[in-house]
Amino acid sequence: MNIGTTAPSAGDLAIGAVAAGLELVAVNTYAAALAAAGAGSIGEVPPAVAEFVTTVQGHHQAALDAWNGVLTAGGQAAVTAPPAGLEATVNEMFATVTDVVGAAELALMLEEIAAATYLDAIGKLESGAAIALAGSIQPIDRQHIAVLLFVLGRYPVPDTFATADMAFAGEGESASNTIPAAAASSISIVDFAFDPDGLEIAVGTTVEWVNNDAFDHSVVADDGTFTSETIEPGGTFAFEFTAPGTFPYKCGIHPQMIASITVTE
Ligand SMILES: [Cu+2]
Repeated sequence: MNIGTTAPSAGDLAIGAVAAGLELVAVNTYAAALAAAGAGSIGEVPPAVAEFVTTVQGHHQAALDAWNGVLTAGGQAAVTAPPAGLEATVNEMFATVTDVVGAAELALMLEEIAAATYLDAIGKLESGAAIALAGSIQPIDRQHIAVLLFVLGRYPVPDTFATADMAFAGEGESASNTIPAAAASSISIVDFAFDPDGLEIAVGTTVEWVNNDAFDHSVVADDGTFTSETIEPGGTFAFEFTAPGTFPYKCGIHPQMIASITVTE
């Protein structure tokens, strides 16, 4: 890292484009939450929560504008379209949100990804201005996280050191991407989602869920066929499917996390 550099490097511009895309997803999601609140489709929204969403959307818009400023000053086009994969995943999750708690869970996931991405970026950026920008946005996102944890009734006390585990590396960089590629009869629980969220297997297959997230989750079949205990980060749960059928399931802690297993003869 060369902190003395003033002009953003090519790597800085690439990171800036990823950051701008992430900010655009956040801006759009908070806008969708405000629209849903206005339409009454997520139930009663306390005024303080609506105010929080409006303010936070403004923070993400400011971050988006700042990164786009870095990009255009560096001779690149501003980011005006969100990364398609992340946007699709978030929209899919948003479609299942029915109340403020669900919306707050989704916002928490986005804020965790953003804070992790900036923490990761600080160590990779080269220009002082870009480092300062990432370093000024990251604690704002941690503040959003603290408020969201409070809204969700969890203790909003941070760990001693934040991690970059949920950092977003941009589309098509699956190795360190926050939304990894699908695996066979193993299902990863990551970023408040089951990956893959649809899996077709043969009778007799054992499916293993691995919690690769930084949060507790569980696996609960809608029809009660299988129910895990709480799966802590790094923990697993396995179940052997001995009969054909379609088994929708969800996380018992975060019911907006839904997925399905199809078992064929
Ligand atoms: Cu969960």
